[in-house]
Amino acid sequence: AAAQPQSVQTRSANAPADVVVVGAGFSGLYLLHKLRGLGLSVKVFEQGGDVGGTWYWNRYPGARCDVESMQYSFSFDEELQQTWDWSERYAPQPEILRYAGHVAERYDLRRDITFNTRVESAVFDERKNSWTVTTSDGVSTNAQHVVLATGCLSNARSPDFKGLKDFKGKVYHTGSWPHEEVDFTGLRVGVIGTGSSAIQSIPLIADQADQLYVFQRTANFSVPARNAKLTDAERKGFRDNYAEIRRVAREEMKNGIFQPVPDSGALDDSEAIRSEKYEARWTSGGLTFMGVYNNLGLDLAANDTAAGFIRDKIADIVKDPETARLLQPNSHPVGTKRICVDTDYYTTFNRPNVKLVDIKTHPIEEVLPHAVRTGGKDYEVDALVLATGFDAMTGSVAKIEIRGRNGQTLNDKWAEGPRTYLGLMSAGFPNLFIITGPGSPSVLSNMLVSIEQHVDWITDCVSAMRKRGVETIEATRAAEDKWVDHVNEVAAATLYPQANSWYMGANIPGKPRIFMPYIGGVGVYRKICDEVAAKGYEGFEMG
Ligand code: FAD
Ligand code: N01
Repeated sequence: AAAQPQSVQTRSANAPADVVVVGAGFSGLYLLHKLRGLGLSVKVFEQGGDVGGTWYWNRYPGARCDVESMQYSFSFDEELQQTWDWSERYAPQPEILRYAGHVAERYDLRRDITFNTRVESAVFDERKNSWTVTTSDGVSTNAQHVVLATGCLSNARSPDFKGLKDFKGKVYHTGSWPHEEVDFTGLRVGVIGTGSSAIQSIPLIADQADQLYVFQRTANFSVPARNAKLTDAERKGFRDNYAEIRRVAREEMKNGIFQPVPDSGALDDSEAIRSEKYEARWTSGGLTFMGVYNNLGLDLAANDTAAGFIRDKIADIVKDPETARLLQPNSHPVGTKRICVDTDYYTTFNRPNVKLVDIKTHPIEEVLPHAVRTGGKDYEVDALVLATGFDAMTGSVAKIEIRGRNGQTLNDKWAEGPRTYLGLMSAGFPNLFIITGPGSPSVLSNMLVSIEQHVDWITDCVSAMRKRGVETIEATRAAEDKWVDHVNEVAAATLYPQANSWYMGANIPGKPRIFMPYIGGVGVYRKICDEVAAKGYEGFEMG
């Protein structure tokens, strides 16, 4: 039998499964549905109490998607996409969670999902060509394949601020928000962080709290969402053209979002035309702001025209000049950290009960029982909101003890940064797949597009293995090395590595600095994956 890691005590065993899936977010749900379609036995483990992943955990005020709901949704079932009614341009978290529940019910998925159960370890037995997966309840399950559908932004991270554990008020993390309503009425609240989660929640917390302190280390670029109720005509516009919209998003777009494709660079236009174009996108709102020109991610001078436009907007909106200056990002090109999409973020700083505190110049020294100390000053607070993000892309994988060939752990192999072939597999770990793993477009894209593509590819691969009568598939070292070089090369040609972003692992002290996602675009990437499969799974060994 496979060697058991010492940390996990196995008490009993489940019946073996063909596939164990870790995680029941959108990835795990679609995977279960597709694998069942092959007639396989599948067991899904989810540490949360229900399906939904991201949308189960991130219940903070204002949480919603920033890819429009008509596109941030499954496309694999025509009836599903024709019948689900999204209420708003960007659906709020409770609605997206309801959608995940609806998907689970529609395909009767919950009966194969074990909730409130963490996968602690997965150990490959080279003699039997099978994995032994051990869960937090001490039960083990043998399976031919394991798929990590563990999520890229699923490992909420709380910095180790001195004194935090002795803080007397409530401490919340946006990525692990309570299920019951949190009411900040009458309270002094501190929000630490100014990423997307903070930027969505701050205006709503400011509405409730007596006093809000926003502790900002790095100012972020944010564009207005212009969220609104969807009209029947808008929904119909999508539904009547879904086949083409989805095809273009999948095949022709870099980020998997159907939108107008820019055919010129920012410096090709006069300043007046440029401003007009930026103004038009600012007015229509949303992530497509970065799609005005085709070189904003490549050329610093071009990028600076867009960055300058947003900095000017901040100066126009925010009345106090010192606060406006602090809110203007100057440390990274726009878009190289994920651009934020907000509703009333900058205007919130005009409220008398909101104060921006600069923790770049004066980092947080310590958290006292009733205050946050920075710059020699104590900011008295009754509650703290950590909007401090995630150990992204690798964090949830790293928390599982994964042992492949020769007992090597994935954490040892990835000590200098993640290494995969196509983001799908890592050499030395046969039959272990990753959904939206490092080395795939993943977090740079509309994730539903990337999730569907990975699930379809993996399902086809498992099906091909069955037809060939082989037991294992494994990435070769040579193919992996070549892919890692390619991922790095493509990233190096862009401005992205210039930012201290979570894409680079820069938000986690000690994490290797590597640009983790593949920036070649979902269309290009899909072609590569399809070609690999068409050539008999080139770069993989089957046995
Ligand atoms: P997740 O939804 O993260 O699900 C993974 C699941 O695996 C989790 O439920 C977790 O509990 C479980 N898990 C992890 N480890 C274990 C373990 N060891 N044992 C058992 N269970 C485990 N993307 C977009 O494209 N557009 C958006 O607008 C967008 N908005 C976002 C908003 C927020 C607030 C956040 C945090 C992310 C957003 N994302 C967005 C990214 C989002 O994560 C993906 O779109 C998508 O929901 C990921 O689905 P998933 O199933 O791959 O992962
Ligand atoms: O996390 P983040 P997030 N001391 O890492 C600060 C998706 N998402 O949860 O930038 C002081 O972006 C940190 O400062 P700095 C989306 O992909 C989407 O907001 O490291 N500050 C930063 O300001 C997004 O990108 C939506 O200097 C510290 C903040 O905390 C991803 O999830 C909504 C600190 C963390 O920002 C993560 O977003 C929400 C410390 N020690 C999330 N450590 C949509 O809109 C961290 N910070 C759809």
